[in-house]
Amino acid sequence: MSEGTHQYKENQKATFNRTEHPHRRYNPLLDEWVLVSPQRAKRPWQGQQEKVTEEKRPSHDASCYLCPGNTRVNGDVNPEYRGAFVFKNDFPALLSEEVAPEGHAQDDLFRIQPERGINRVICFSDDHSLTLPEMELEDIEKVISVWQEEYKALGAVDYINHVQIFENKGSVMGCSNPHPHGQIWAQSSIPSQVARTQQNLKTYFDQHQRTLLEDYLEKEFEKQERMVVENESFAAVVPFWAVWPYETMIISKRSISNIMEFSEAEKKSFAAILKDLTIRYDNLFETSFPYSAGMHQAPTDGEQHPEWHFHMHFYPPLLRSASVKKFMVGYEMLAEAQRDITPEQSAEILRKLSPVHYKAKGDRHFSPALAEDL
Ligand code: H2U
Repeated sequence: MSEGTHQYKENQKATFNRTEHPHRRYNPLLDEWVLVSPQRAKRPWQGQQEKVTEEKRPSHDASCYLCPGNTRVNGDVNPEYRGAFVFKNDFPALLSEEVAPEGHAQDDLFRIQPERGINRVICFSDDHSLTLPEMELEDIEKVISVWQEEYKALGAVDYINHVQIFENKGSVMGCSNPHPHGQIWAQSSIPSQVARTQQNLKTYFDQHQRTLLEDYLEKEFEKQERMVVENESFAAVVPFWAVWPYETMIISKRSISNIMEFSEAEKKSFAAILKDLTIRYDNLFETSFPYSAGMHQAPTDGEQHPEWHFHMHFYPPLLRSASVKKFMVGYEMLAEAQRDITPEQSAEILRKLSPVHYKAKGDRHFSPALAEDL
């Protein structure tokens, strides 16, 4: 008998405990499963460590393509903007002209379809040294106003059916420039992940006449196991089915299908929870915490979408310190997503962190070392 088989028999006798035993959790948004292996959370790490560069950045960097007054790669000069500033991406992934591919459309095994779109870049601030958690609430509100304007304007373009608003933060997430900025990709198709989410939201709404996330949030409030922070209009939770170690979702308390439906109070609440959550992230390892984050909301296809419920995903790659990143490789690439630390443990860690940024003097906050004890 091999060592592995023996261990399997031992495990059979145990009573299931989700902080000790491997199990799978279902993601109802994407209709897929994630493998949770909490027993593995303390495995030693001798692999790659990311470089942590925490140099203080100037408020204006003459070599930055995104700072006010500077020249971009294509020769355009940014205006002397204050606050948020949007421009058309000089290296767009999508083009507005449609050029139809010929001869492939009918072959099931070689399907191809034309795609049109508009890519824009949004600078969150004129101040090169800032990131969202360090910005003033009023300035974050201005960013939200620009997101609203862009969603509305791009969504109104006749061939645009979906507007994806997102931010890549940190070089580890492929962000090319530390100047605070995000991107907007608007396109004619509804992209695959959003289409899958929409299908699942719609099935749920048709059965229950309530949005899936309305019911999910209600249950998260009852359980109080994965809640990180809430305010008047939004809650941030580590989803039951989270894949990334410190993945979170900001969900609106009201069933709002898109960012245009925010009331003034909701806009303020959204700014506040964005700041609070990203401060906690920075405090976790006392670093400018990298992530990819983005909103999921109703497509702009001219249809009614009562099934949609506004939410924003945060997918941070860091695992146990500022320098150890989770890799989605091997089993994850070939079989399904897998995590070690449980979503409940991650939520507890994030919940206990201070909502005051670690760079703010005199703050005593939850020690990042606790992350290693759990
Ligand atoms: P990322 O750092 O997330 O890659 O975003 C920066 C975007 O800014 C990127 O898509 C664009 C890049 O194409 N960009 C310009 O449009 N003009 C420039 O001069 C520099 C970068």
